[in-house]
Amino acid sequence: MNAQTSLSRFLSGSGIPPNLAKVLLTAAAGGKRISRELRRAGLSGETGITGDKNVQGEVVKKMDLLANEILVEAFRSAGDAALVASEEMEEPLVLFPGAPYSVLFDPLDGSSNVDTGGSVGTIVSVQRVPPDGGLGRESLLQPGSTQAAACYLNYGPATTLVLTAGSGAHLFSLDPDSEDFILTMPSLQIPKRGKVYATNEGQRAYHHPGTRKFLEYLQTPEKSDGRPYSTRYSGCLVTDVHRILLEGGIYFYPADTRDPKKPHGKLRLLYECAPMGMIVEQAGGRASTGRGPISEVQPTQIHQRVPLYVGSPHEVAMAEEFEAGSR
Ligand code: AFP
Repeated sequence: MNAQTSLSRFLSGSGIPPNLAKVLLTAAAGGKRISRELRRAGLSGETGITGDKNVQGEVVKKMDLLANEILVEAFRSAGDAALVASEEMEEPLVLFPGAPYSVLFDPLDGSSNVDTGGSVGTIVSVQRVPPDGGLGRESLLQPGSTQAAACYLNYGPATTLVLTAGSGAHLFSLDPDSEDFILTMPSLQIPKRGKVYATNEGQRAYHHPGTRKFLEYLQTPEKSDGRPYSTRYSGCLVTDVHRILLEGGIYFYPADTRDPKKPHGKLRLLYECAPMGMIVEQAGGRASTGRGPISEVQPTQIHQRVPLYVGSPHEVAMAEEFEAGSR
């Protein structure tokens, strides 16, 4: 593949089933529209909050809703998804019964960055419709290991798409002139270890002892193994994991004691952790709850939260040891 391989050309020559390729193209097209809307959000009045809270009690930004509408409409007009579910919708929406795939997404990850010019993202998980064809919410309660594909878009200085359909993770850059996604980094390989960690250290007082010890370890100077690590945290999972995918290190959002209603941290399993985990694993990295692979967690609810440790194999293994209390 050369630098001018477009997303559609890549997908048609990749051996990915055509229906699955179509779902990924629809997600990419939706992402392109979101990227356009983000560039003009300050002008079009799409900044700020709606005044509502979402199903999880979080403040909803105008761009959260717009991004959600864009993706739902993209899948509605493409006709290639049986069911869609999202962070912004309490219940999944049946679109095309009979289509082989369902799609779950976080339409605008890190949306609190929009009003201040920071990067944001979109995360998409593609699941196979179970063989019985059932389209209830239970049909979406599938472990990450069975995802058909996953992708994310990072809306930063450039718009970037990273996708996997189970044979490697590939990075595409949006060409602002042609409006095509162009393959710029095929078969990504995350460094085996890195020098950076991303976490919200302001929450340290609420961390469990293992998490605190892990953080202290990362911050303790030790020349022989490259410590202390540096902190890079943007408040957008996509942007932070994107850096770590390219440069190595670890992103973590642990379980904590802050909110007794959220003993498992903040991030959602089905449309944040599972797809980001699949992409990083396909690039040779790891994604863990701190106790075991994210991909093996059997979901019990659509909006379920889990702790997440994702990144280079070295740092994720280390985090698991600290969380287990063996270090
Ligand atoms: P929002 O989409 O509500 O801004 O949340 C973003 C996010 O889910 C994830 O992208 C960040 O890594 C994480 O939350 C940031 O949460 P904290 O503000 O608690 O650090």
